[in-house]
Formats: sequence, structure tokens, C-alpha cells
Amino acid sequence: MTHVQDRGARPDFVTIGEALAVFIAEPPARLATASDFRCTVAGAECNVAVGLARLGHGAVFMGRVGTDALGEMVPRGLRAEGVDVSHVRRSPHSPTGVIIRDSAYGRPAEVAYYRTGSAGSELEPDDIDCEVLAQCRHVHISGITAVLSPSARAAAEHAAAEARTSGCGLSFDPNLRRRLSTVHEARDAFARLLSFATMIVVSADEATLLAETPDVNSAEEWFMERGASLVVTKRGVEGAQATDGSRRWSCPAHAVSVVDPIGSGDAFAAGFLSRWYQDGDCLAALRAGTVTAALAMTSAADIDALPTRADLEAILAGGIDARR
Ligand code: KDG
Repeated sequence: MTHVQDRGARPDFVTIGEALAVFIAEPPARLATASDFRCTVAGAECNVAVGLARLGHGAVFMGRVGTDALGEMVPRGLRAEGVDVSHVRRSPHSPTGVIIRDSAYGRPAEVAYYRTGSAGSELEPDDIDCEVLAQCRHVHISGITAVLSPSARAAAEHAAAEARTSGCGLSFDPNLRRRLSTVHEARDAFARLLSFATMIVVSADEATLLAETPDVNSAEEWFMERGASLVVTKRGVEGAQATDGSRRWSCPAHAVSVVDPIGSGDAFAAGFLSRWYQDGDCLAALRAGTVTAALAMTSAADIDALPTRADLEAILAGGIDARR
């Protein structure tokens, strides 16, 4: 087992999950007929780390990749974005996970995963550097890690427990992946993580599925009953809302010309967390999240159009119309 060498600033945020290489058909095409693909970095928690780094935060990503070429490309791509990858481990016997996908909007995007037995799914509790968690402000984990493998779930739970012991905030985005688990299996797999999370960042459809209610507000209560003190719900074209159990905030979506929505939920999390840690202004954080999510949708790759802090602030101040 080797480490990807890097030196990063003291982190504000740590994200933990599976880093993937993604091959995106460009121009958009059915995978069976596409001949041109662009190769870049993906993975929900990587996207959040890149989003936070673009916004000027110290962001550490923890996970595993292979010793194959993609296991070199992925950390290099993350490092180029300012993410600290010094805690990414490289497994010699397993490949880096891969996604091959279309970049469609307005029709279902075709997504093929090649992650069974991947290095990322071999993540285990020993891979988590607790000293780094103890120094950071906030840890972000998604439900993907909880259903990748038993050892990945154990690693996520270990990190969550350590984060809370150290007094860090912990956000959890369920990120249901129906090809990795049923909703029922996911609910079981998420139970401990939900009990550790201080903040839930969830899409409305996933919230209602997990809570088994058609009502988003009732679904938010379901999450709060499991321990979170803030539930943030992404509502797509309807914007986003949040509650701390006694107060409610909501904000509309930010209008853009959408190229590809994949990765926008992760972008939302980055924008929300960045603004939330400024002063705990939930409405301002929702606005930052919706704008960051909208901008991410203006390019095919998950991370390309994530805003810098200057971009985000200019748009929030009303200076730029991203539809032009
Ligand atoms: O949220 C975007 C992710 O879906 C994508 O980058 C890949 O992590 C991924 C997954 O498992 O789908």
C-alpha cells in the first residue's frame, strides 16, 4: 500500500468516499455509438472537495485508488484543483473505479459503472487518518460509501464517530444509488451515519423514499428524529429548503442553461457548506448552494464549471447572469 504524496494546507473540510475516473461521451451520444470520450475525475465526495477548494477552502479527500494509470490520473486531477490528496491510498491489486457516461440533458443519461471490486470499495477504517479529522472543521460523507462494501461502510462510520468525538460538523448526503443497493438496504446501511450526522443534505426524492412519506417536510422530520440538527433539502427546479426543527428557510433555483445535471447535488453541498461556515446564515447558504449547483450544470463534467469564490460572490451580488 502506498500513499499519494502531497502537502496541503490545514484543512477546513475532509470528504471521504470513492474517487472515480469518468469517461464522458462528447458530443453527447448513446454509449453504444459514441466514439469520443473525455476522461476526468468524478465521485460524489471528490466533487464536493473540488467545489470547496474552488471556493478557497482547504479540502482533504480520503479514499483509495488503484496503482493503475487511472489511479495516477485521478489524484493528479484532484491535486490540480487544490484538493489535498496526501491521504489517498493506492491499492496494488485492485483497479480504480470507472464510470462511462453520456452527457445528456432532457433525456435519461446512460451511465455505466465499472466499480465492482474497485480499490475505492476496499476502503477500510485504517485508511482514515483521525489526526486530520481532529484538526478539521467539518467532514462530508455520502451514502454511496455506506453501500460500496462492508469495509467502506465501516470506514465511513469510523470517520463519522471520530469526527463527532473531535467536535467536527458532519454532513451526510444519502446519494441513493439504486445499482448499489435497494432503498431498504440503503436505509439499514445509513442508520449509524444518520445518527452521527449534524447536517443532512438530501434531494427531495431521496428524502421521501428513505422516510417513506410523500411529504418533504415530514421526511425532514424523519431525518431530525435520527439526530441531525439541520436538514437541507435540494428541490431541483424548485430550489432548496432547510429546517433546524423550529425554523424554515427556502430559496428558488438559480436559472442557467443546463448542459448536464450530474454532479449538481455535490456542487450544492460545496456551496452550502462554504457559506454556512461563514456565519451560519442558512438562507445565504441555500442561495450559495443553489447558485453553485446551477453553475455546475453548465458543463458536461461534474467539476468543470464549479465556481471560484469571486464568481460565486459576483453572481450572489447580482452582477452576472449565468444564462448569457
Ligand atoms: O453525484 C455525481 C456522482 O454521481 C458521480 O460523480 C459518480 O459518485 C458517483 C456515483 O457513484 O454515481
